[in-house]
Amino acid sequence: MSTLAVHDHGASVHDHDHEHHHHDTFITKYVFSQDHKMIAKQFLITGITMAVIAMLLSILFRIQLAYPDKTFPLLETLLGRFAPGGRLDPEFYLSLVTIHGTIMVFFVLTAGLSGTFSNLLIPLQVGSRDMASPFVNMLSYWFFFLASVIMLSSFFIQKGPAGPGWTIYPPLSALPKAMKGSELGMTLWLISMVCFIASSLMGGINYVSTVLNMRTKGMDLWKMPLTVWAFFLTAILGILSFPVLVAGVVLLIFDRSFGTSFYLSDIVLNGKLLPYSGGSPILFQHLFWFLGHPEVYIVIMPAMGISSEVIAVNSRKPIFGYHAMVYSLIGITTLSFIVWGHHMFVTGMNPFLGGVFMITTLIIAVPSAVKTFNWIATMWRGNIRFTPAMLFAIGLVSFFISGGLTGIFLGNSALDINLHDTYFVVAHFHLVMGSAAIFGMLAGVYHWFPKLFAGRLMDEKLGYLHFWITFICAYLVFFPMHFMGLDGVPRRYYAMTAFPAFNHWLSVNTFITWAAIVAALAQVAFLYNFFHSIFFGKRPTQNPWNATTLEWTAPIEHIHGNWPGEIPTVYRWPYDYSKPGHDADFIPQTTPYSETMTSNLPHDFEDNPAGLEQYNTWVKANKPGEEVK
Ligand code: HEM
Ligand SMILES: [Cu+2]
Repeated sequence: MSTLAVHDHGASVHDHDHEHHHHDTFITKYVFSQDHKMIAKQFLITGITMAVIAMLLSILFRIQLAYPDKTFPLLETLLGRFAPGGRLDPEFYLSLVTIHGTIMVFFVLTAGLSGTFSNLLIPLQVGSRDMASPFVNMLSYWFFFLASVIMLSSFFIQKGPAGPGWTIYPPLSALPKAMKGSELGMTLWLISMVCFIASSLMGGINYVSTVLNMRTKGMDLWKMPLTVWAFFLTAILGILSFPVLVAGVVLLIFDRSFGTSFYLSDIVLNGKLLPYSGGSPILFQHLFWFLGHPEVYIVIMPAMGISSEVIAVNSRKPIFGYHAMVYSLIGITTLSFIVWGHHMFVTGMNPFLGGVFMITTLIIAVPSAVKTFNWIATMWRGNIRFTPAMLFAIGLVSFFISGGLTGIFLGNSALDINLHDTYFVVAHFHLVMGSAAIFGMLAGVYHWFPKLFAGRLMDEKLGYLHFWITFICAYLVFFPMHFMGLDGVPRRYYAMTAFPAFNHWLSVNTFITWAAIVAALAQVAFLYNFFHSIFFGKRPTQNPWNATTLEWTAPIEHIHGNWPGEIPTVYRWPYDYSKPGHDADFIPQTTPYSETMTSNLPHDFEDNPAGLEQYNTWVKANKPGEEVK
């Protein structure tokens, strides 16, 4: 049998004879692997590598903001023509900001997060042997890898990488002559993103079809963990919005290379009128933000799913408002598509239209608040275990609250006219998206490390060190930026010293830079812990956190097909923690109700009349008078 075949599992016993025909070479096992668990690791390690690179880039531009008048000969040694005389070249500064944002948003928080956890957890938590198409899953990783290589390669070309910002607005992105970062680097950015989007779509289609078609017996939609719900809805969001960016990007390639004017009109360069007419840069903004806004939820929703799971497990309590959590995710998914205009309040849109976008934007605060409330209610009076994963999950809740509140300011079109393109926006999205999503991802890494790396645990003490320094520094870095923004300090400026009005922010900028450097150093503790634990971590039991979900029923050592013999059957929802009347404080999803008679409740059998009858018979015999009709 070919390793490319999609195995037919059904409910029957998996045929294991064929395993003897697999000849796993190094290449098929570690490089071109089609096993979802290995692909998850590939996404994670590539994602971590990209995160380290993007973090180093940010340290470089923060040094510029902290010491705009100083020169550092070391910079010239390291960066050559990008830092002549030991000072960053101003156009290179813009490239740094652009590539930092692009890598963080797309390569780390989209591919690194969904690619890792959707791949690892969807098959293991819904009970399937692999993704619907393991081959397409493999392609998804390799397109992501290719996109990463192309994006990074732009540092090694003459003019350097793209510079118009992660949102690549025209005309800077459309007019190769506009600046250094508009030339070949910009073209590479566009090609890289086309590969990236191909990768996302292949991943997303697999996640959706696996969730819809390959759940094990008993795993109906309302028995799925919130992680799977979040990954599923995220994939739908991506499938419906990324193609719009492809359209936008392809038109941009036409404008750049084939003389069309989709986005350009009346451009004067060096006193000469260029022959573009009829296009509009605003069209690009519409196409970009039709993806761009859903994108911010593509980034945060998987992190939310991870946190819901980690918070329930470590509070030893059922998740509060499971259905409300799912409906909030569905609400966010739907609303995401009708709010993109809030990024464009200052493009001269009709104030009435601005009002429409304002209302839909503010409505998103409702499902967001429901989720926040439910996390807190889940922890309330819980028997909380403060594992590193739990701390990072609580960190997500904290950042989501403090960053989400400023969204309500920005959502008001009248206020946004003042705040747009200032550091207030930078503060908003780094808290609510940057910090929150990274913390969700880290929570996932600490929690599921034993599932990723066959039964190893990460070190807790280093985990605490990592958490506290990162958590405190994130606030030290991003909180002051609100005040700078309120004072009108613009984003993406190379040296505020050109504006005497902003001189008094220099010391704050220096402070922020040092906080960012300390935060970066704390990641060394994480990296050491991560790679050291892969080989030397403690060996836990099969279900180290006493969790209820299916992934912990799979054997510690990874096997192809996840479970030897039959896939477990599911009987109950994933949050039976601390159920009154039961001796252990958790009941796995695989435990039938017939084995937990003393703790069953009437509502356990809502859609199950046969079960209810059994329950009543038991109650009649053991607790007469308490039957439920
Ligand atoms: C209560 C919910 C939220 C509201 C009302 C809101 C509102 C806004 C508004 C109006 C802007 C545009 C500001 C401007 O550019 O002038 C904005 C920017 C942004 N928001 Fe939010 N937001 C909310 C939650 C979120 C969440 C949950 C995320 C991410 C997970 C997020 C990520 C971003 C990003 C990345 C930008 C800036 C993009 C850029 O210009 O580079 N927001 N938000
Ligand atoms: Cu938005």
